[in-house]
Amino acid sequence: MTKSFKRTTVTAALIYANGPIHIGHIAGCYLPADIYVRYLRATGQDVKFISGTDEHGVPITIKAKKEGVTPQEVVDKYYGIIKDSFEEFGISFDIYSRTSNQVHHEMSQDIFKRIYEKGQFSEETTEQYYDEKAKTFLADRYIIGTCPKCGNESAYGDQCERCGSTLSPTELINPRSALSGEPPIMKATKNWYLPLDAMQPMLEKYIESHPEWKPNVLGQVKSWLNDGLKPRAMTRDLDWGIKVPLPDTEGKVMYVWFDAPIGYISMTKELTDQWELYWKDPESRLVNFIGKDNIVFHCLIFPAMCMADGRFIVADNVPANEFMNLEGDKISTSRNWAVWLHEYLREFEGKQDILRYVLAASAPETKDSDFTWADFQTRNNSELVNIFGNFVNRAVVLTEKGFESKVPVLGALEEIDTNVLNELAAYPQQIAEAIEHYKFREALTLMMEVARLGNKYLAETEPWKVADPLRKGTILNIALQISANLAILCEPFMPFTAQKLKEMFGLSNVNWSNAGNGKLLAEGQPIKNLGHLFTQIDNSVVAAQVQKLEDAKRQNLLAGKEVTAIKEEIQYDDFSKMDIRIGTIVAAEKVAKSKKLLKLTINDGLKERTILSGIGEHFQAENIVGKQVTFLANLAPRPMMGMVSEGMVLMAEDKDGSLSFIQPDKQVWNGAIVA
Ligand code: B3M
Ligand code: ZN
Repeated sequence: MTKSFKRTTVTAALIYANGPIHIGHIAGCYLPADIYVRYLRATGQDVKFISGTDEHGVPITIKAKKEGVTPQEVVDKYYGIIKDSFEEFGISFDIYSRTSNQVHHEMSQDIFKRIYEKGQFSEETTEQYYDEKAKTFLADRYIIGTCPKCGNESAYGDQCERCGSTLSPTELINPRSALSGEPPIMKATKNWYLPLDAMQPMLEKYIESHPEWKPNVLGQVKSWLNDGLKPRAMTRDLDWGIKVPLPDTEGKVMYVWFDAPIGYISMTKELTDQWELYWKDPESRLVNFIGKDNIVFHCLIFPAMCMADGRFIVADNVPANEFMNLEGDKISTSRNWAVWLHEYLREFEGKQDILRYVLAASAPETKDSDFTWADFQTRNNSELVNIFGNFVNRAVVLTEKGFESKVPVLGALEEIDTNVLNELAAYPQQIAEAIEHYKFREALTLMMEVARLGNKYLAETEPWKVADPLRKGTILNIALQISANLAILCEPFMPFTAQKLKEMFGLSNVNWSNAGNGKLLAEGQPIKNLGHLFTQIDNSVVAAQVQKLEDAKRQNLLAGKEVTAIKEEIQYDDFSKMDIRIGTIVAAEKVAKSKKLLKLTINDGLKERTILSGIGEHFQAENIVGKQVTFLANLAPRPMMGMVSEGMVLMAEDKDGSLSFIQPDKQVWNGAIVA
């Protein structure tokens, strides 16, 4: 980190208040930001951590329409849910506000007006998509069509969520209204544009001055610059948003991506009278944590706005993450394929740090990553419980047993002791460097190495076997010192555990500068055993979570299916040709080398016949013997897998693809005719 900065503003994306938070949001943006901020605070730096909800834009009005409530009701509901779950999860914002606040409206209008008065907007009347049925212009997500870049058929007018391209409505192929589903017409309207094309050289210079940015971020930005920037409208014909502060602009509001990033500034103003220092002093530093879908807005458009306004600093870094998938599939709100934070907090009470640990360990820092419940369990059981928790617990329990829970006297040091203390001393700097370079996974691994170091030390010195109390005490003193160091070093990642450790070791006024110190705890100082830091997670707990996801998948399948149209008309004669009968399955077995086929022996009243049925993935052979079934008796015999199938068993397929037999509603004689 360049040391010449006096203070840092860290922001985390202002998420749309149109739904709750899921693990993808946390791993992508909020957790890395929180780790970074907690570290900066621990090193005594002046930092403000700013975030809140984005309450404007089409995502909000679309949600309101879907839920049959007003946009205001939508944002009020989700602001509360989001804020509470962040708080409970230990994301340590200095302020978590909302863009519907008065301060924000005023500041957005002030900035808009200033850019306008400086003549920095271009004013253009253009033909925009208009829905004649809904009598409204179709901005951003109100227009859907095929992405010209990747062919995704449900790309939005402002962005394709599949390939991440930022789009303009007119770029969509086969556009249709999200409101009526109809193809739109073109209608003239006036809007104010930020001339990004003219600003490109300035923006290029800015980006070139930051070769240290993450490759995934620079990659996206450079591809934008290579394509050549185009003017982008900063106003919209909508009724939900911040009013455009110019005369004769009834029915126009600011583009949500104009006002949203200004939220970082307005929320800082809400937080402190000193806000101008954080935003105007060149010795202040701005770091924007976001997910990859917001890169262009933070790396080009917001800086362009700040440059056009001329009063504010621009980001020193935008450490965007890629996406986190869930069990191999893209996280999706609409498909309910997500682990929701508020649900996790309810179902895993007091276990925030497990999720923080797992998400930090598998965060999509350089490429997309995957969250699985199996990994969650393994990381908890074999890392947090077996390594971290177990080490601290052994040190504490042995001290309790042998030394009345007081830090034992440190005797003469052996080579193994000096070595471990030297290794310990080197870690804080390494962890700090990783964090300062936004390499949080690496930092977390290093922190865990400290616990591993402690474990190894105990395994090698075996204090439980040492008879000499001075030697035994020396070993435990060192083990306790390492544990106490973990309280400092794990705090950015696992603040709840850090708090518990501090209580156990009576540490109150420690910070990062104390880390690495082998004499954090004084001899004779009492320690408290507060029990295990982590406990095993059983298979059943994980299975229940996987089941929940399976249920969501099933629900989706059901929701997506429709009853197919009836086939073309036939005559009675066509039907009467079919000899449909009831019989009983008297034997069933799997057909070797086939997953799908079962060989059924059916008593049809006259004889036993063989029918090969493709139901092997739905039924166990032994479970269906004795069932009466309906079958087509006069279907021409068909050779299959070296056998001959004489007829066809009739099945009904449910919406989710499961099959059931067609049975008479009371037992009937075998051979009964269905007609
Ligand atoms: N609301 C997009 C999102 O929620 C947008 C971020 C704004 S950050 C200033 O992902
Ligand atoms: Zn696309």
